[in-house]
Amino acid sequence: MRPDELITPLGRPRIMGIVNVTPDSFSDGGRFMTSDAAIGHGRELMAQGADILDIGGESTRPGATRPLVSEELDRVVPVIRALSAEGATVSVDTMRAEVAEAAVRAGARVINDVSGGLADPAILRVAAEHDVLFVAMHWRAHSTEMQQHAVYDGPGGVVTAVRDELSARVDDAVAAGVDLERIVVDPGLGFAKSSDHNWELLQHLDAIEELGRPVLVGSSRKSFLGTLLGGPQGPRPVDEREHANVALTTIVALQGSWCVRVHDVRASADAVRVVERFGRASGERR
Ligand code: PMM
Repeated sequence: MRPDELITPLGRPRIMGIVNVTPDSFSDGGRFMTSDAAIGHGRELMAQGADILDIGGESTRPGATRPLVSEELDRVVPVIRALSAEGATVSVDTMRAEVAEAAVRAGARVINDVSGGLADPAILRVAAEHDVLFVAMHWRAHSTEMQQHAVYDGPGGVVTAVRDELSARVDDAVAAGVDLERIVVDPGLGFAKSSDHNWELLQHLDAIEELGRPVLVGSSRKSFLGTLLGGPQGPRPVDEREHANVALTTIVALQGSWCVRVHDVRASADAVRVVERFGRASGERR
């Protein structure tokens, strides 16, 4: 699917299904480590209604150490090649230009860079040279140190800071030659953010929409949901946060975001169908 088709309004958010080919992601690390397991999982997510599959070979959980470039390539390229060949719309979740380039050559139509081009600015040139979408997420530092950067004490707090920093990422991408019409923005829940910061951003997605670009939101299984649902024994375990995430998918869908990035595709796909039907019933169009 061409990038412009990928962002035409559908009346509901797209569902981006997560395929982490990593030993250490916080929720599914190690489950889909072999190419075959990851490809099988991708097929399953497509069957459940994923519009896009996001294939990642680097865990970004707080404190994670980075894989070698060669390891990241070995993890993602065969999976992207196989799933693209089967007709899936594939996104590569990477901060590295070299990985993005190989992924696009293997069939990826979306470059999802959680650093928005900050970690390896050469990735912007890769995005400019190919007919792909570029997802610029709000990010301040690599996982080992990102929580030290969760400080937003300027006027307007976290919402204004995230909007302005994302706007700078969009400007950098455009300056590097990326067509503005191919850029998507993402507030980056959990990346250099406290739980309160995440909730504030979710309450003010309209401020992110002000950037005039499609908005992607990734809340699935993140620790702020574990904190919300937890009790005296600690946060709710990762695999017991899904119902809360479906509630968030519903909220995000009602606000008109472009895409939600989720682990459990079926649950969020059902939620967006409800919102889509509800929107039609009330005569709204997005
Ligand atoms: N979150 C994670 C990884 N990649 N990409 C985007 N665009 N937005 C996100 O919120 C995001 C991301 C971390 O979650 P995971 O380890 O479950 O993939």
